Amino acid sequence: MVQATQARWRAGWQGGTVKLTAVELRRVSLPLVAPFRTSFGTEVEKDALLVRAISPEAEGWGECVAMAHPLYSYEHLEGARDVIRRFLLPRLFAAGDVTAQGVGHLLEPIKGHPMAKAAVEMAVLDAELRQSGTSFASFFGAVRDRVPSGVSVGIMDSIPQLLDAVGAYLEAGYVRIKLKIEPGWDVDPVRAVRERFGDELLLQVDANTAYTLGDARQLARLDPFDLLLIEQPLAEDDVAGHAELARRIRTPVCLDESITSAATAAAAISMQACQVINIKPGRVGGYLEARRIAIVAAANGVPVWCGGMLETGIGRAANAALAACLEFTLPGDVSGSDRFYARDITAPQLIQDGHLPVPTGPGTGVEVLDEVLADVTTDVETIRP
Ligand code: OSB
Ligand code: MG
Repeated sequence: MVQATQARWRAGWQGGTVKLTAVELRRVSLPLVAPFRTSFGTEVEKDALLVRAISPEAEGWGECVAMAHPLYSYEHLEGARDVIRRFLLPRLFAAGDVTAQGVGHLLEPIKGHPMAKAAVEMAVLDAELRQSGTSFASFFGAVRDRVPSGVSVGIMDSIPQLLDAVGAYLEAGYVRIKLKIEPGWDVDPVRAVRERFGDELLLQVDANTAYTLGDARQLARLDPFDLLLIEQPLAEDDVAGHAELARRIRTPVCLDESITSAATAAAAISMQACQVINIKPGRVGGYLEARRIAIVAAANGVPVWCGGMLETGIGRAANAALAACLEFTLPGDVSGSDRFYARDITAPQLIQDGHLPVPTGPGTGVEVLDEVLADVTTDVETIRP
């Protein structure tokens, strides 16, 4: 069964074509249960762009993970919407019938903008799979029906506050803790969490590019704490710097921001710039490219895990399916809906025994709740050929 689905992935999927009659671009804004602080800023609400692919046979949903401000990467929501509206959709409409596998090729002439492209491809993939009654998990060749759930814990005002937050997540069942770090909030919080929760805790850190190679000695002070990995300590374009840093510290280096495609993943691996890769479908241009990165990494013995961008229930469901693939050997940032949202736009997806169930229904396997959607929508436009 596993081998059969993986063979199907390799052979190429024949799920039928999607006749796009219209695409809806919808901006939504959801309040977060608590502010989420990283080295690049503090979020108090999640702004997302939803892409709804409409065809006579089925509707599909995509979620754009670009943030309102270009602080994580250069993309931002309004820019993504503009790119989708003016440059991406005209190419899909001009092609007539489309398939998810074909979207990447149709959009390739447009440089960059992977988050915009990913959202469009995801909407088409969801429509295509719903039309043929296939789940994301089955399409990906997933091998698990639930995935271990890790949680990303923001920078706090004090260490006691951090210990309370981590304690509550462990109480809720999360199997792995990731601490956001920045200069001035690194060794002390890591030590405090280790001392309080013990050596068995799966613990890792994420710097979101907040350091330079000049900080190598400070980062080496994390060595004694047996972290699973340190995520993206240096700038996005500093792959060579990560290779050098990896020689100077014991904690395995994991790249997030730097990995934007299977090609950049292969290059980073060959430069020994990363011992682990965080795969975010949105950042790399979509779930199909994410799948290819996992295969490239596995072929090179590099473990991968599925990252998150505070997705709503739409992206969360699809991420769970991706994380259920064989190559994803480390717990991902696939937390329950209630980690970020009191009210999600789909039925809540909650962790049970530290794991998130992988949806089995067609497409993402989750349905958007119309009433919630109406409440959180700030803008909607429909684009036709
Ligand atoms: O670097 O992984 C990151 C959130 C927004 C932008 C970047 C990152 C994150 C997270 C949260 O760490 C991951 C999640 O649980 O969705
Ligand atoms: Mg990260």
